[in-house]
Amino acid sequence: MSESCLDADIISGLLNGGLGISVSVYDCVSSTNALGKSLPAGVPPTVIVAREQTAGRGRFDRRFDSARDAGLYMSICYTPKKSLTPSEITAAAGVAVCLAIERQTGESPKIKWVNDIYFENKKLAGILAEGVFSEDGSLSRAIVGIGINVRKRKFPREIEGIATSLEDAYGRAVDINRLCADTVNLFFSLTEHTPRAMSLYKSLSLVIGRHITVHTQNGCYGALAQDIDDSGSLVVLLEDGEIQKICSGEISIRLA
Ligand code: BT5
Repeated sequence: MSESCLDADIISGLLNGGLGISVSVYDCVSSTNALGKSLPAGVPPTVIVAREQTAGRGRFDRRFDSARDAGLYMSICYTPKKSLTPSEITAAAGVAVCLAIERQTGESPKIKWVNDIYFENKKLAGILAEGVFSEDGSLSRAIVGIGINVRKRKFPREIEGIATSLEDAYGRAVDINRLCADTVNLFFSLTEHTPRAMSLYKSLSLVIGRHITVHTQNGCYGALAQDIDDSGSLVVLLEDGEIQKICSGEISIRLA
């Protein structure tokens, strides 16, 4: 398969009819999520894609390396019709990314709770779901940022030991426009069927049954990840036998 370049018309043509989504492909932006947040109120659902980000971000304001033409950097910006929690949105996006990858490689990666997509022990992709809120506190727009390493490349030293790309992991070329459209189509379909999304999120988990280190602002502790409940919380067994539920957003974890 020859290498595909990002193309808004090709992506639009592959989106499910009826979604009414506009697609914009940029050459270089600071961050597609930042751009999504600055869209005026009332714009139709929009997918913002960039060939490069100069200030791609992850959770807790960490940097997401977004080298030119090396990955799919996109934000799905829309107003949810039904009320969804941040965990449900992140779960639907994670599952959508995994299934879109599986369509091209024949094999699904795994989800490291809460928002990272892994092939074996290396990170392929990350998700950063954010919200724009109205004055009354209601969610006026969800910004679902997705970054997937696609092409073979040399990663910066800080992440070379922990990052991988689809081409490195699966040893085959990937159609980036199809990857983008499949992810968007799957995301919207999964947000309509939250119980299915949550059950797939659990079945694709890399952490259930594994020993993990839970990092909080007050320090870290070891635990056994036992389950992910219907709301997306991670259920862990502590060394003293206590069962704890960890909500997404509070902590980060490391596989032991
Ligand atoms: C994430 O955060 O992984 C969420 C990344 C979301 C990126 C997308 S790209 C489009 C949209 N626009 C944005 O500005 N963001 C979104 P987190 O779980 O906090 O992981 C961040 C950590 O992943 C960093 O501290 C590094 O250790 C590692 N990392 C950075 N760049 C990476 C890369 N390209 N591949 C793999 N790991 C990376």
